[in-house]
Amino acid sequence: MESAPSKKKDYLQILVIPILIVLAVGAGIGLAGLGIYQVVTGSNVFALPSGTTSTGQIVSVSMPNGVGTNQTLNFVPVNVTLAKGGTVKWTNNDPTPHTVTSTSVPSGAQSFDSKNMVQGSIFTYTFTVGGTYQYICAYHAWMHGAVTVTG
Ligand SMILES: [Cu+2]
Repeated sequence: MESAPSKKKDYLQILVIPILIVLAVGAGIGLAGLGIYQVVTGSNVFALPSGTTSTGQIVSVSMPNGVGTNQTLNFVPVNVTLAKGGTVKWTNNDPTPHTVTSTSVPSGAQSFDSKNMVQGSIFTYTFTVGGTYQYICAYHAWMHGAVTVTG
């Protein structure tokens, strides 16, 4: 009679503990199969698939230092091509104020005008209609550029 509890304990150790080990190993393999192992290996589980972009293209155009007095200077680059949905970002890097003022836009597109831009000012415009846009600086006749929107 005294040995009955002891035999029950042996039964638990021999059968139940291996079952728990099998369950733990199985859970580990299952998580690895779901990609959790990437946390251990350092790979970024949350990276966007290649080719996915969250914003449109941004192209920078400068009004370079001296363009307000030197008539051989102009917007840089003077001609820009970008895909529909892209944005051009103009920055005045010249002590003289300038503008970015459209003179010709494609049918259905909005004209744009930065108004007065002092040194350090930034003007952005997002192009949603394809075609060619011409623009000038309203203050300096030699300053003119173009944006071509594709797609
Ligand atoms: Cu100007």
